[in-house]
Amino acid sequence: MRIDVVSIFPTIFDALEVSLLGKARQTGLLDVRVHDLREFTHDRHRTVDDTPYGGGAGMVMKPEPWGEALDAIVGDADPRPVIVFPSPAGERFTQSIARELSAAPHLVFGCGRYEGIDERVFDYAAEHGDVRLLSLGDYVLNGGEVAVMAMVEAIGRLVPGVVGNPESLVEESHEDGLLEYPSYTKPSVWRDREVPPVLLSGNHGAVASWRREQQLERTRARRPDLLAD
Ligand code: 6GU
Repeated sequence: MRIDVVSIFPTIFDALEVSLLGKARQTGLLDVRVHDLREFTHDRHRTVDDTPYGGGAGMVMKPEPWGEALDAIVGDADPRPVIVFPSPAGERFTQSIARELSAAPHLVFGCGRYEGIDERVFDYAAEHGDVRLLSLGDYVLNGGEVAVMAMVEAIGRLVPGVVGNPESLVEESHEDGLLEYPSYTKPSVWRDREVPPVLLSGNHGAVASWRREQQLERTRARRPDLLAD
């Protein structure tokens, strides 16, 4: 899978060089390319923002550097990439969207800062790819970078081969719409706290039904919204 990221803080994405995703880049499973939006400016100050038409607080990212970045990265690429703009005003990014995007051969992430990107950039991008505005949740970050880090990790680990043992992807929170069951390892007693005896019983059926109950109980307590769906 090819992933392009455009940002005015490209070094934030240095963290993608470590751990499982770093290994996947080394082995060629993931081809991640990070681009500095300022490389697509031409003035001495490498300006990427300006004041909003109509007034109001903050600055808006200018369309021209974004247009040049999209031309250079996407062009008339075939197949058309999915172009993601992280935004608190976007559709909610979920495990099912992560799974859908993990099947795309080419993803482009455009990280906005300030009060956002000139709206015409989204229209232009839609002529060259399938545009998605995605939000991590109902809170506001200063820019899209941290959100894109989260999305790239959630998507990248679903690309076949990135996670060594594919079974570890199956029994996870959100894969079946429920939260994950609790896990324990040795020792069986630690600081007077025992591991639930059923897990030591060797009875696989009893273990499976206990885990299911725990998933339901936790989901009811912590995320009743998931059960309503
Ligand atoms: Cl995707 N971007 C920003 N700036 N803030 C967010 C977000 C994204 N998701 C939640 N808050």
